Amino acid sequence: MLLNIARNFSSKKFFITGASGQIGKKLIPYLYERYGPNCVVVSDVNQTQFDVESQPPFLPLDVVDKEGFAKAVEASEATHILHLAAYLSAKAELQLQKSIDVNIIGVNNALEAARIHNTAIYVPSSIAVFGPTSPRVLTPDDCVVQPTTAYGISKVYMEMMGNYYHKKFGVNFRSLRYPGAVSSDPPGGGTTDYAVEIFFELLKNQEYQCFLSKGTELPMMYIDDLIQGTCDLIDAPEETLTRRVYNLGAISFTAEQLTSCILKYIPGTVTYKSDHRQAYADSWPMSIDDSLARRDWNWKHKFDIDLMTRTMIELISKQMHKPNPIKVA
Ligand code: AKB
Repeated sequence: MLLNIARNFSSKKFFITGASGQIGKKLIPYLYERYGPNCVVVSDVNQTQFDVESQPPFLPLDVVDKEGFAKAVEASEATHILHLAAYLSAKAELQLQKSIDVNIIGVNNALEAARIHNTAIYVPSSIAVFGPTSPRVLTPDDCVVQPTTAYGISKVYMEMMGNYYHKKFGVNFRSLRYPGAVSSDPPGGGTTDYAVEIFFELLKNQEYQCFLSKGTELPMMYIDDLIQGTCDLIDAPEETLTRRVYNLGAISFTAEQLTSCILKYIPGTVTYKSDHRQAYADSWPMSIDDSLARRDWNWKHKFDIDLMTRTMIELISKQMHKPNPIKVA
């Protein structure tokens, strides 16, 4: 087996696809903080402005372009590919063929680029790999995975191909199954997006109609925890890992529990009217067993539902040029 030796800490350089998405927006400034200047080259299908002090170099890339992908990775001189480009669950169902291109062909191209240019590769996975035949409470890393969404199927494919490239070619592939990400940047077409929209709508209009039923419970995570967990896995010494793909957990709550927590701090009304996304949520876990990540590379989350709520209200109020409605003692 060829071994793709990880470079030392200070010499990491990241080539990021889908960099203008919900994760990329928060990840990029964090990478600068953690790994120093010149550590990032970003790409996206459209050039976008990145709201960070040092504007990262940008390479335009449609991830379905195999040759373009490999050339961009070479030009970036990256040690690590962070392949974030993906169509999330709800958007993938609406644009099926495009999502197959991006979520499946894009992953093939990313893994090939990593193999050819001898880089490490990190690709997010998701709780959407699980389906109605998986245990729904404290879902373990290894169990039946028979997802019913196109997005979930593409993430199972990605995990299996990543494992295959690791075993067959020694590619340093790593992945985390993210729960719903809660952040003050708008998400892009997922089922867990309600947990972000609710803050924006309540702060703007004092009302929100949730597209999931009030009892829908899902695993969730505040973005700072998710970003830190991602980099902790990327930096984890090879010998501490017992697998390439880990469950990542933090908190779980129902839509109603989130509403109650928010309404402690700001006024408003929330109603519930399920749409097509309810079925996706109902097929996913309610909570995740992430004990292997905690054991192998010391994963810990910091944000509980209350700290997450207060932080979201503070950040979104600031974005809206409004005073923080939460009085700091
Ligand atoms: C989605 O809702 O599609 C994503 C996910 C759970 O991966 N946030």
